[in-house]
Amino acid sequence: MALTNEYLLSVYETVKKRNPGESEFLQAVYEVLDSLQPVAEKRKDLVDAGVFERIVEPERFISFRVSWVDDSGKVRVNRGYRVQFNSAIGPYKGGLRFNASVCASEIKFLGFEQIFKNSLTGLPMGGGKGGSDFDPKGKSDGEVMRFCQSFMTELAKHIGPDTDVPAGDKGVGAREIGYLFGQYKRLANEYTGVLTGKSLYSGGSLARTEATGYGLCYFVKEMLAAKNDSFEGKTVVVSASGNVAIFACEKAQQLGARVVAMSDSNGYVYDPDGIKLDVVKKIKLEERGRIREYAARVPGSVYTEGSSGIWTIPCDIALPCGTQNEIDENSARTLVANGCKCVAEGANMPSTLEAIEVFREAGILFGPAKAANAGGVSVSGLEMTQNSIRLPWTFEEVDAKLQDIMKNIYHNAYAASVEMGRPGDLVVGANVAGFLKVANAMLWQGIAY
Ligand code: NDP
Ligand code: 2IT
Repeated sequence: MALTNEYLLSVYETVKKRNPGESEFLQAVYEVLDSLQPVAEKRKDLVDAGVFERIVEPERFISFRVSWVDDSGKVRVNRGYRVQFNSAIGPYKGGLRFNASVCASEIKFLGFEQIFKNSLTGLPMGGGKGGSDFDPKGKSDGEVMRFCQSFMTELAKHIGPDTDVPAGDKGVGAREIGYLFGQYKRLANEYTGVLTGKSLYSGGSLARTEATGYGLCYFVKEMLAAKNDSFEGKTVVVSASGNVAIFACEKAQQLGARVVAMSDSNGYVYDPDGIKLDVVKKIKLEERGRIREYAARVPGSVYTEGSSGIWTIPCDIALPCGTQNEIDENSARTLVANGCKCVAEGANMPSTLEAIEVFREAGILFGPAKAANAGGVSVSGLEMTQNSIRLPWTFEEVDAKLQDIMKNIYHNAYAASVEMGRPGDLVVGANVAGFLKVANAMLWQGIAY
């Protein structure tokens, strides 16, 4: 597809001018505007109310200094961010990412995507995202704690349980959420559900840890079921070995698939007998180690340096769960040539625009991130509900609700793809279905900012 609608092209040109050089943000905006062309043609009311111009501009973008002291007594300075992108359908909601690559462009692309993803969940959550260029890798627990406390000292001014509710993302897991929560509680003198992904001791939800990876597989299950197919006996490649990847691997295995490879940002392991997930969990969750150690512990497995090589392994289903743009056009062509029939995105925007075009042309099943990885934020929404009613649900209750939500997302995205004249194109379907709910709310609320 290509963006040819003149009006939307002019919206895109303005975004380009306002956000020079922010390639990831521009990529995310291009993909959405491209999908929305049939909507812009049909919905003059949305054009007249400037909804398209408004939705691509964050309601608020906050950037702040985070200073902290490392273990040697040296003062360190990082930059913190929070983008409060859209609050038309609920309080801002979205994760925090701690990674050396974090910059305005990365936070804006993630916050923009979050608007549509959160809308697709059917829960009342607006779109937000935040983070810092601080990298917890190689830092002591004490350093991570001091950084988190300093970060929250500023962030606390901008968030609240009915205003903006952050959570984890890359580099932010249970440990970081704990330090952030402790500092917020001290500052606000309130015990509220201001963050999700909390520990079970402090108002967290069962199944939040598993939710993104499990939800991804529930989404794939729906995609396959529509073709009278299933995970049973399929060969699966899962990139990365973080929170999303580990629980995607676990659920794919439970549903009868053989996962043959996992990776981290340094390289990948191939285990033709099927990944032993207990070994991965020990290395990654307990020891905070590297995936290469898997090959030293599991006979018959092989480690190869370089993370993108994972896409050369033949598979039926590919689940990219690492980071943005990890599948480029070449990797996409290799996957298709090797017989891959389904790609579903656990990470945010892991396929480049060119890679998506390759999947479209090949006619394979493609589950875009906004829809396929929405399980994590969905259970975050359920955690907010449990905090509000002050009542925890069982694992089975939360998991059942997650399965329903992922099913609904698939069917709503599919229905929108049909309505837009592109049956089965879930990129168009997810973007349109996610957009319409937010756009109608913006229209109804009038133009204030
Ligand atoms: P984690 O920090 O738990 O794990 C990130 C993983 O990705 C690590 O294994 C990391 O390896 C790996 N990685 C980073 N870059 C690459 C690369 N180029 N190739 C292969 N692996 C790579 O983060 P999450 O699992 O939470 O997040 C992963 C992705 O999923 C992100 O895109 C995130 O935005 C998205 N996501 C997360 C959700 C959540 O609930 N946590 C919800 C929805 C989406 P290394 O250790 O070497 O850095
Ligand atoms: O990208 C995402 O959806 C997340 N990192 C989860 C956000 C959340 O608020 O749980």
